[in-house]
Amino acid sequence: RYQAVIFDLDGVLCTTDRFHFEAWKQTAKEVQAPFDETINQRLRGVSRMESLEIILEGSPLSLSPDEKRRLAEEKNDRYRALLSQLTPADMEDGVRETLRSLRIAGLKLAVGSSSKNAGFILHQLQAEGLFDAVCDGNQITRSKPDPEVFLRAAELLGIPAGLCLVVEDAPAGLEAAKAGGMDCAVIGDAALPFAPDYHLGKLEELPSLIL
Ligand code: B16
Ligand code: MG
Repeated sequence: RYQAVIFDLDGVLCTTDRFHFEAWKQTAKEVQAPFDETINQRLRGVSRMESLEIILEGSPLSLSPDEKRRLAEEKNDRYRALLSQLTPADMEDGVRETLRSLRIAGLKLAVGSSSKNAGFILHQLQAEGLFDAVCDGNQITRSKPDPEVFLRAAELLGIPAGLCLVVEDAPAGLEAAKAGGMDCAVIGDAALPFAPDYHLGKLEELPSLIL
């Protein structure tokens, strides 16, 4: 019944979330703020500057806008250095298989990511050709939980929002999908604000649920 599937990137198509974690860990140390998996969970899907603000909630320091920009840039430099190690092998065969079977079934596929590095990541994975459209952090003004990135992706595909399924790993992404009037499948075990339409252990489970 769906005509398109819109995939989150970090944490769904590849595990770049571990690189975000590593890169932010250093920032948290610099601003004397705690950082663990629970805090990291809140950063999933939200923009770089909003992520920094979440980390700064635990910091005793009060920073100027310039200092915040510098911290965000340094984090991004560390993150991109880690990303440059990515190869096509970092996109699991099961993920490529799943995309292929959905496409063969006639569904349009898009990426809907808050990341400004999405193009670089897809390039490193040699995965650009697997999608009909890519909407990322460079094309939006409000990041998840705002639905903008998913609505824009649906528009690029030319498919009404109500006929799109979003696949996410993050609470902010689930909220964004539902705010956009889309069904949502969530992968993994993040604590969610409400139940998604589908809950998956792995992406490979998706075709049998929706085809
Ligand atoms: P960047 P997604 C999101 O990507 C990440 O989950 C989130 O942790 C990150 O802060 C955000 O992209 C911005 O990333 O700093 O690369 O622009 O999950 O929406 O694909
Ligand atoms: Mg994600």
